[in-house]
Amino acid sequence: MKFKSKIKPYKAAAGGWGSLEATTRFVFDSKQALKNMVNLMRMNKSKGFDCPGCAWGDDNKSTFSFCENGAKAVTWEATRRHVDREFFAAHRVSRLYLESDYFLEYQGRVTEPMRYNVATDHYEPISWDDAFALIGKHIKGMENPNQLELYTSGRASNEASWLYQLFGRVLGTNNFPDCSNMCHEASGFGMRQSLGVGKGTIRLEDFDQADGIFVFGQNPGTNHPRMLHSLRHAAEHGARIVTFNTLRERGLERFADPQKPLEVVTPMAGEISHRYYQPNLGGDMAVVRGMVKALAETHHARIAAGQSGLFDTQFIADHTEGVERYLQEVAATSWAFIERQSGLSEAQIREAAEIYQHAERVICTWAMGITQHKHSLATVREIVNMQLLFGQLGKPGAGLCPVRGHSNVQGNRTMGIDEQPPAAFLNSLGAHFGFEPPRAHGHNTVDALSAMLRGEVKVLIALGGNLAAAAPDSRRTEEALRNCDLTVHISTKLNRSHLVTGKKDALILPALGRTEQDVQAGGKQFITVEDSFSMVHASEGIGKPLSDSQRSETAIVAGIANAAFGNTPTINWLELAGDYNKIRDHIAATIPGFSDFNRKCEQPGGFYLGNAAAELRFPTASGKAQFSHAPLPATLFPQLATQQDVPFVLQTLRSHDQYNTTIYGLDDRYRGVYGQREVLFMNPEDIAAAGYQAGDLVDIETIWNDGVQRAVSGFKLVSYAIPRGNLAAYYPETNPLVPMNSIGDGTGTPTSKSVPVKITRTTSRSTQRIA
Ligand SMILES: Nc1nc2c(c(=O)[nH]1)N[C@H]1C(S)=C(S)[C@@H](COP(=O)(O)OP(=O)(O)OC[C@H]3O[C@@H](n4cnc5c(=O)[nH]c(N)nc54)[C@H](O)[C@@H]3O)O[C@H]1N2
Ligand SMILES: Nc1nc2c(c(=O)[nH]1)N[C@H]1C(S)=C(S)[C@@H](COP(=O)(O)OP(=O)(O)OC[C@H]3O[C@@H](n4cnc5c(=O)[nH]c(N)nc54)[C@H](O)[C@@H]3O)O[C@H]1N2
Ligand SMILES: [Mo]
Repeated sequence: MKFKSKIKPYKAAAGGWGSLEATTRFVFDSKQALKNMVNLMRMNKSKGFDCPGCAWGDDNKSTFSFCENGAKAVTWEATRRHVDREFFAAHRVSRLYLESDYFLEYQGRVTEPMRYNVATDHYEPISWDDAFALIGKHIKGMENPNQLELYTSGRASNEASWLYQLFGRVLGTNNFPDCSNMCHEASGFGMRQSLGVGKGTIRLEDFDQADGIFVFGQNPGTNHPRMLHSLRHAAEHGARIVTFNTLRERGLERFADPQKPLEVVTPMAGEISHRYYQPNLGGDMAVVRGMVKALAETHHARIAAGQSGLFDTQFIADHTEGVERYLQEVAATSWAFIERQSGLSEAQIREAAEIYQHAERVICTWAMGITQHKHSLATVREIVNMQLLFGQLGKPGAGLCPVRGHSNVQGNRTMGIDEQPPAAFLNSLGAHFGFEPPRAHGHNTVDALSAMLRGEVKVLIALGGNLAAAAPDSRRTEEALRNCDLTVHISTKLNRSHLVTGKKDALILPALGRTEQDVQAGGKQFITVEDSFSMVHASEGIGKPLSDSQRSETAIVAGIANAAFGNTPTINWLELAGDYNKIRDHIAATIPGFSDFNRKCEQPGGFYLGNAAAELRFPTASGKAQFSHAPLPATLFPQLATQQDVPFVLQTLRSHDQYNTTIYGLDDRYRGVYGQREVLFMNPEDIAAAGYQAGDLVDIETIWNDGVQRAVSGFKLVSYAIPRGNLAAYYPETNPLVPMNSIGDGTGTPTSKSVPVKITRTTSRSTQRIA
């Protein structure tokens, strides 16, 4: 694999030829072009499989409802390339460990169960029965059930994840760390505190009716490309789209719809953002605070002049509590501080506020730019506050839209993948199956890794994902994994986590992907998933599996549970895995909103779970929505001594050719980066002020309070439209820089979007020191 590296700004609109060309290149490069095209065309239809790309919803309108990155996700899974026993016999694990994440996944699908042999440093084939027996032996050898960690990545189906949580709870643990702990936790927790409901309140159709859409900290052109259609469509209908993003992101500026051929061949691409503001990293709470401050001033001035105010006082009186306290806090926040923290001027913030004021129906959307900071929960609640003041909830075209990441991450939580499960759920689970589920909260991802570091964990099982590469503080994370007796990865592709093996044993269990046929004792099966809009729908794979020895995630979970403790009086694991309808009947009996589940699965397009807050019912203690009243954080890094100088704040983010830790290619087209990933985006004035030139190589070192050195070396400076003092670089290459103990208040989420760093010129000596 040879790549030509270059930096060349992208001039065209997002979407359009660029993406069609990239999509077809991925499709036809692969050895199964025809099969791939058929796969693509069935994505997101009532028959066929749900796109594993992201959690955006389906409008069921377009004939070609796929996007470039969905196409990549599908072709990546459907490859004929594979790693088999010969591959592992030829490569030592410690040798593979030196390869890049791109190289590892590029080797293709795992086709049979493999067990690590510590003596030879090779993975060797193991039968499914022996693999299950080995897991059973380790689990039976634990002194207590909390020595087990059950990680989940958000691609697992509802059926597999429900069975997985049942397994953990029957065993007696709530240790369910998951990718969500590193992702949208602040959204769920923040909205639950404010509204009693932790999910987005809008439906996809609402985009058609919105007059104002405020997009915070999100890069849909790469990460949710189908969202661009909704934004574009809304803009065409006159909606004003206001973007807050630290970086200039192409997809939020202009977009050519690949499904409208005219736009692709002519320069008719549409504008997306009416206004584009670039706040500092972590500056959004201050932005919203400032908008509310401006709006409150207008509100009070109008009332003083005998006119009607701006706020929806009826809505506030009927449905909320705490408005006075919040508005006092707003009044007490100075413009000077708002400007300093946000990085925007008062005039800019007032301009945004005015657009908000004149929109009858407003949607606020957000993703990782909001949720991966220390004060993320407070920021989410600040956005909710603004919407509550204006009654922007419970009416068409208005509401809150956290845009989820993994395609079924929302469904996983609904199914009980939750280290802090609600009591009502445990009650119903216990009553249905006649057992007493554990009540103590379990571990989230960072808690789990910390427990591993302390030597308190014997067994890690990972239902998908790539924990070693996705988690922060790579060195410590790897040490944590190596501290377990046994690590088990249920995976589709080879990845870094497989190479960071448990002390005594490590297993790779090859799973079927969502695009593949799943045949069990009870015949051909389908699974279900839930999107960001609380739509649950069936998904049925169509591709023929690459190997007979790959198993469905559900079957693997059942096999593990069966080996760990066999059937209970009310649960026959293997029978459940033989017919997913039986699992769905249990889901119907234990999870609210799923009654009659199997029948509802027949509805084309799926069914809506409903959302109490969208109907203005707020399941909080008082039954009313709660205004929060947190002050703006005095500093983004209270952990650091005040005199400590933080020259730059770094965010870690995704390139265009990647899916989390899966690297499809080395280009980031919309940002003009080709053939490389070790780059650091920096403001040109900062580059000059520090005496560098674009293209120079630098080391990046974290400034933290625990005496641990965290650094990466040899990153190429790229001059980019980003406010001074802010930097950006790709994840997972920069995960070694994110301190494990730097987490969000009340969320436990690693602060991947605000890492205090300094940079120095790379010398050959520093490369050696760090490598
Ligand atoms: N193709 C593809 N699709 C994906 C994924 C993928 O890796 N590849 N990952 C999936 C997953 S799990 C998730 S969670 C989502 C992630 O979707 P995003 O949240 O869009 O992902 P990031 O790349 O982390 O981008 C963060 C964006 O927020 C901006 N930003 C960062 N910090 C701040 C801030 O403090 N304030 C503001 N206003 N802006 C900020 C960054 O400049 C960037 O544009 O995408 C999902 N979809
Ligand atoms: N520094 C930094 N760190 C971050 C982030 C960041 O922005 N910055 N983002 C965080 C976020 S938002 C998230 S969601 C996490 C993601 O964390 P994870 O979900 O753990 O990571 P992924 O890279 O999505 O996992 C990819 C692996 O999943 C396996 N896989 C793929 N499809 C399937 C399937 O259908 N079944 C099974 N069983 N396995 C499958 C493949 O083997 C593949 O190697 O990373 C987090 N880490
Ligand atoms: Mo995510």
